[in-house]
Amino acid sequence: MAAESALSADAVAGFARRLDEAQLQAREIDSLVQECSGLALDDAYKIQSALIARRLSRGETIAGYKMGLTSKAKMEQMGIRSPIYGVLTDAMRAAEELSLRGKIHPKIEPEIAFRLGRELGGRPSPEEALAACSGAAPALEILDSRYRNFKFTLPDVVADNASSCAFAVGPWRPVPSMEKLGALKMVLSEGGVPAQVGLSSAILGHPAASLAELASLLSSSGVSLPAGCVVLAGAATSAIAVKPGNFELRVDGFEPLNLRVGG
Ligand code: 0L1
Ligand code: MG
Repeated sequence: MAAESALSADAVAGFARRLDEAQLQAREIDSLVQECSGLALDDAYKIQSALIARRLSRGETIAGYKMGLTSKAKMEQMGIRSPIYGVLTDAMRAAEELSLRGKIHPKIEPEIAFRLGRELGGRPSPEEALAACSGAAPALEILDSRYRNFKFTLPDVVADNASSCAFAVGPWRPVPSMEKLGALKMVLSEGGVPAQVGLSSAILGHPAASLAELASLLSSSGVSLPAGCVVLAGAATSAIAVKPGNFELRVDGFEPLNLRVGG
């Protein structure tokens, strides 16, 4: 299949069904690109939308968005200049406890979340994006690729809703200044022992830059971020495998976020 050729609506729906069923049955599948070598990014986002539409038809609602591949290392590894995004639904939100039942090969990573106080559209600067927020919080994202051995190409991972699986958000606080938000130490501990230590600047240079980039990416499709939506800006460190136990994320100036993971 040529890279420029658009997928038929049937093919989009078929790939979305395959990814959806893989998640529902906690089953790994082959890369879509293996079957459709020219899968274009636009078509991958169409598959992602069709996948989300299936979840919404089962009663889930959109809670927000996640930015993915926001670190320099991941962007170089995937050969991209701009990150990718996925959609968060209410069913993906974990409160204090998360069960690993139904997950394939989950990983966890430390992030910063924003809550929009008003609609954000167009192509804002990081400062303008931050000004639209009513809160910021530490967040944990649980990734779970539906692809065999967590191996995928860029269009694959976009179609798979950017490997999203679940998320937990810690206590909200007023948004720190641009300066403070860009240099926060973030420590993810497992069982009380630090497992990953990073800086908020690893999130696309600055978490607010990631939020602004999301608004720009969505505006290309005529979508804006609604008031109240939650945005996971991206990871400050690489992800680690999740096993049952207690995870804690400490971010300078924020109350800690605790998540108990059960088998
Ligand atoms: O949230 C992320 O940065 C991950 C995006 C997808 C790539 C992966 O699963 O590692
Ligand atoms: Mg992430």
